[in-house]
Amino acid sequence: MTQKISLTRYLVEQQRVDGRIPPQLRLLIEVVARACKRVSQAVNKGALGGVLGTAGSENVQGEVQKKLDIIANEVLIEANEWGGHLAAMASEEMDGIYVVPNRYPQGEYLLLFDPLDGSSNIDVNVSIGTIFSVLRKPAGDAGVEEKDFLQPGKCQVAAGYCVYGPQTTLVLTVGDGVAMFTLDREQGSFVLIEENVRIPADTKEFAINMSNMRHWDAPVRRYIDECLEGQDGPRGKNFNMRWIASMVADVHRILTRGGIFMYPWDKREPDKPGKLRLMYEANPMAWLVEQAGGAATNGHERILDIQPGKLHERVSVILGSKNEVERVTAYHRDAEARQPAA
Ligand code: P6P
Repeated sequence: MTQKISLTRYLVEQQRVDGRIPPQLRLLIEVVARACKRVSQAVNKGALGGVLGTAGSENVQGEVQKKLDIIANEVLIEANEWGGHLAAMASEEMDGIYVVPNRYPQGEYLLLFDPLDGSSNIDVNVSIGTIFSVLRKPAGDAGVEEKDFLQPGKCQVAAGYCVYGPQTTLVLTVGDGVAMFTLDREQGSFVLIEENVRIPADTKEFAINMSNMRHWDAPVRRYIDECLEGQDGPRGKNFNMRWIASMVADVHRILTRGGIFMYPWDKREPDKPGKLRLMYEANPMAWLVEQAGGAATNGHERILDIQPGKLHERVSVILGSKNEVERVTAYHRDAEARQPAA
């Protein structure tokens, strides 16, 4: 029987190989994984745990908060604040940063998370997940402020998500490829199932919310129209479509079998670059996808190169199979080149 490799053993052995996972970062990842186990248990209870439905409040995004959004946020805060590995945390569900209280030791890492992504799917029993991103606190003994979080995605030292679906699976990168771990509920530990995830460069499957088609910019419209023309059109092949409306689930499918995911800018709110948040949705997912051989842009530049201006800023997201992302990005460049000089 093949030996089961736990998350802890994987992290310890990775540290021996190239020192990418110093003890404090290993502790951080294990604490986040334990918190995700607790969130998974709460999600799995559903109505039996009295955790469905809305909390009667809105988050900083102006979105109605689900009870589980708040529960997941509290679980992650409580699990991480005392360990001494963090200086502060930031969450989709909190307006400002959460500085580790003085009664606990301060660490060198900053943790950002979307505690429960896709929460509109909670009440209808569709996969949801937790997304997390880890940065280093800038050097210096001064305290920690929001501006310390405003680092481009290429500065991440760890990133991942936990998808709460038919399996509870943790997906992680520390910059040396992507590994997947499924929760063995009998043992209560995450077990390695794949340690070299690769996204095929080509695909026949796109993920986008088609109901927004009339609002898209020309390059996105051109790309999807060509996919819909199928084998008789310029692509010479038929495409399939998936849209789970849970980024974690859509990205997990792409990491597992390829595909392209798009939540582009659209003209409904022209001043908003996109719907998804840069710091704790797009950046961690972009790094995972790139580490698995895929690509991630906002239509114009690599997502990981974007210099954040605000903690909760949004971004247009095009990610997945490298050749498809490059095609959509090239269509944006073609459109820009045709624009009359300003
Ligand atoms: P729409 C979930 O609310 C989310 O932030 C992502 O997980 C998901 O990809 C997207 O929004 C779905 O948006 O407009 O299709 O409901």
